[in-house]
Amino acid sequence: MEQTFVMVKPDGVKRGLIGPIITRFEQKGFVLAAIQLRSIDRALAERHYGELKEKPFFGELVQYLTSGPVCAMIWQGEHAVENARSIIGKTNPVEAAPGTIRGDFALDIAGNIVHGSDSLASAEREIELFFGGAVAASAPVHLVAGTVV
Ligand code: DAT
Ligand code: MG
Repeated sequence: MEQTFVMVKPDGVKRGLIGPIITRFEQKGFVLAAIQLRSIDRALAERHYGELKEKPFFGELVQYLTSGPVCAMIWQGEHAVENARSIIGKTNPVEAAPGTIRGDFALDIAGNIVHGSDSLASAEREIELFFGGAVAASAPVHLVAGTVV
């Protein structure tokens, strides 16, 4: 069964949107295969978004991704990559349709609260990056009443 990588970005975690986002995926019919609440260091953020490193917003993007814990997940189901992108919505929340996650929960492209792999190859690469071993030794992050401890 196809799997895709989804991540609630730091502002999504801070705003208490892990639950609503998980609910959307469950309601769609996906099965949760793995989940971790963790922080991302600069090296991992730069690898994850490696193909965007020449973009003018790359520095800001890495800063944003390392600004707090994220919730990294593997979701499984038919056409997982395309179905996940479809319920996440367009990259820019201004263009994301109401009913999509970004359409309903985000205002700005620089804070679009959730990531989803854009192809099967990206999904395999990102699953390896986050769940594969090379970076799995990162310390877990614990939240108590919304504060990182
Ligand atoms: P997506 O997250 O929909 O796959 P992407 O891979 O093109 O979009 O870009 C990755 C992230 O980078 C995106 O979720 C938000 C940020 N980003 C993209 N374009 C941007 C822009 N023009 N200004 C600021 N941030 C941008
Ligand atoms: Mg992308």
